[in-house]
Amino acid sequence: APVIKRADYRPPEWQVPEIALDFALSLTATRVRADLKVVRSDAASGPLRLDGDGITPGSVLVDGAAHNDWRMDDSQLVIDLPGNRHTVTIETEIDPTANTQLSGLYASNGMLCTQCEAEGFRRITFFPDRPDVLSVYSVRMAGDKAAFPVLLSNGNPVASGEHSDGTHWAEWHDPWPKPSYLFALVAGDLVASRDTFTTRSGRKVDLAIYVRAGDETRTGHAMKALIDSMRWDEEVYGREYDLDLFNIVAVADFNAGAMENKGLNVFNTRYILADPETATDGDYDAIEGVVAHEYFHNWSGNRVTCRDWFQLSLKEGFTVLRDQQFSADMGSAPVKRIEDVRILRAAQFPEDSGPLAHPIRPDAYQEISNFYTATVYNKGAEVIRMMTVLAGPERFRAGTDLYFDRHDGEAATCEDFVKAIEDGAGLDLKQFRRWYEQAGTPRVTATLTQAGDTATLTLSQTVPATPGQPDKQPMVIPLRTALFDRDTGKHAGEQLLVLTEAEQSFAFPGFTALPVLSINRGFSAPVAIDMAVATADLVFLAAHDDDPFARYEAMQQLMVRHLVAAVSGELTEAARAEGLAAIRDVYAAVLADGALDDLMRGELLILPGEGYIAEQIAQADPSSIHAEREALKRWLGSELAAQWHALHDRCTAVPYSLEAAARGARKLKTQALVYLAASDPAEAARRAKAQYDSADNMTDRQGALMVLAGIGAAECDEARCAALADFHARFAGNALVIDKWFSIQAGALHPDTLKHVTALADHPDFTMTNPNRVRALYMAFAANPQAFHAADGAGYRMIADLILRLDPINGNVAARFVPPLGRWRRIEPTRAALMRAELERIAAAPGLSRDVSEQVSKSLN
Ligand code: DPP
Ligand code: ZN
Repeated sequence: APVIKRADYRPPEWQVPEIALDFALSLTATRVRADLKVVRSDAASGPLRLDGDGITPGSVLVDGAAHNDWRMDDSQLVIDLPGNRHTVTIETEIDPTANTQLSGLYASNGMLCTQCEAEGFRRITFFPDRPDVLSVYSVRMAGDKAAFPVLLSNGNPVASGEHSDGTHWAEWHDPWPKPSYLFALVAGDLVASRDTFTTRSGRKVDLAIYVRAGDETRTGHAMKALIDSMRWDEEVYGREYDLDLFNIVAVADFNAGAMENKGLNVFNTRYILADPETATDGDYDAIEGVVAHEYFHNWSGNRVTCRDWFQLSLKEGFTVLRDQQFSADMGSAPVKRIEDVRILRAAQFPEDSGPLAHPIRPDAYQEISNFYTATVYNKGAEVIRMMTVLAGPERFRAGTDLYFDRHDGEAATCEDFVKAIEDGAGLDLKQFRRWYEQAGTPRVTATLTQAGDTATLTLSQTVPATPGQPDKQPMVIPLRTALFDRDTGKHAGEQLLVLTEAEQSFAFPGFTALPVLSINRGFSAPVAIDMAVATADLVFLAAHDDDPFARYEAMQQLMVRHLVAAVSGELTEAARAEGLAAIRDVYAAVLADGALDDLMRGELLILPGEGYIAEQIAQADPSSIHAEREALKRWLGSELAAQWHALHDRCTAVPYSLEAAARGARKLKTQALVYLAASDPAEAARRAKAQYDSADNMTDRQGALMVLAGIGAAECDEARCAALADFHARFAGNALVIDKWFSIQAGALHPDTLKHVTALADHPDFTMTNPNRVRALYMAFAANPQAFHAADGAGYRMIADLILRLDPINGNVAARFVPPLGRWRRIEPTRAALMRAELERIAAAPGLSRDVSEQVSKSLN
């Protein structure tokens, strides 16, 4: 496939200020007529080039007359046009039911819906399908009223009517010019939950969430999140909504999480539907975050859009930051920060250190769908968060105000954003721009010394080589730092140190003894820190640090160091015992700390993930990492058995509510079981069964089932199988909960997980055509280190087989399964060879999608 380069950007030769679309709806043969008003750009002389994908032009008219001066150039429709302004009319026909890629117009459970980002619109009609062509859309659709009682598109409803033959029609008009990727159409048998929101300038907005009949009782949380988001964006960013209605539609078959189409967001059902019996606390949080994310795109994405797809982080990084800030304000800010960092480390750090590493503003791609990544999204958010650290909240807000003012109605670049923050906030971001250019997670080494009455902190940084970028320049790294006095347990105030050189020293007078270093507090920069400090200092910070993230980090570091040393075999028995005792003691202190809320306690008591531990090792042996981590869990389970029992009892007594205290109790309840399951499976199984049987909410039920599903002991098999069977029967027909049933088994610690997953793939509820179901089974499996990294390579084979089977159905989703195999260079040689062999097997298969072929070839290079 051709490589598309950022440097090759050229402005469009033709603009399309207006488009009228007319759909004759049908599940198998929808006819589309598009009228494009096209205007030649100044100084352009070329023909009109319209993108298409999998469609053929039925007829081409220019200014109302049949026009034969057109040709196909690959998949582009090329029309030679004499003058500068014309109306071009093109008819196409689509089979939505055959569209298993779920890009363009497709059918889902008898309804029709669209997904156009990034390049789906060209699967509906011929169009300059690039985000810098902005058009005003008028949409008309007509179809069978019984099959499609609800007809929706972007903007405002204009007119509707029905005919005696059982068909009806509707017209919509969106006054805001938008790129084609924000177009949406939905036609189906849906019911709406409604509410209203009045903006600060007094505009009354009708809100509706459309779902399948029966699901309307589960939309309350999403609606609340929407209203909270609308208010928050006014208060925090000064952004008001700009249409009289805001519609959301929930769809069961959806490639991504949700889509911010103007005035008509389309959502994966999993980010809308929730009630206590079927959704966990985590699901509630995810719904709040994704609803906010898509709503916030109305400004950061729609009013100001992207010039080209290399600028994707312009809207995604900024919008992720905005949704993170919103969720922090709605709940516990420290807990949210820890969760976001955990996601970054689990999903983005491996990307940054692997074959698919790319800057947040990539330089080249073959398939843009492959660049909807944790780097563009989550690291993109971290980069803008650093601007907030450097500017402070007020000046940052002045920067974003300027950005929205300056670029409203435009297709902008990341450079435009940086410049606006620079001008509005009064920052110099010259060197900072390297965050947009250089891939790889910077490593900062911190060394603290003390002499006379001064402590000196020496910081050095390196940015690792990444594909295509062997040599790196130093980054701007803002590090919130505090120095603790060992005797008082206090510090004299936090400072912001900005590292800009390869190596730099900072002097702190007033220390006659070596203080304890607390650095990168709040995770102020997305970097890895190597701190040459004694275990005792980490224990000190785990107990005393007043920055919640830093306290969490100290505990993580304590455990990561112990586990990395244990895995490398360099731990003496004495050192092992000493390390374990230190970890046990900080755990005991956290369990006993009356000043902590339970949600935070839950964060502090999470073991570092196996992937994150592996990241610290050049060539990791997944089985020894797993064994050592399980051994630590077992040790903590048995050493603190009485505390876990007491904790489980205490939390079990807390009644269900969505309040933080009750949520904290639920989090700890299952965590207690997790530790106990490692040390005393019979007792854990007994407690988990009781928790399962008495559960009045999904958080408790799923947590208990997860623990039961992971216990391999034969005497617990009956309880395990009975609970799994009960769960399946209890929630039969509820697709989102059945997804959980698949995920729990595929992610289980049970030694037979591989066998279970093989069997589940043949279960009547499994299907390759629903992305949620595929991910439920196979993403959970690929993220289960013990099962995926089975020594004989059976886990790798399973994922490669999946990719090959799924690719012809949905290449976009199939490509998402390549990165786990692409990690081979960082795994011990025997497994690495097996992983590589599977990638080669995929690469050799004929007819791969562009999505999979790009990811596989990069992973082999
Ligand atoms: N633009 C979408 C989102 O991130 C992705 N399809 O919200
Ligand atoms: Zn987004």
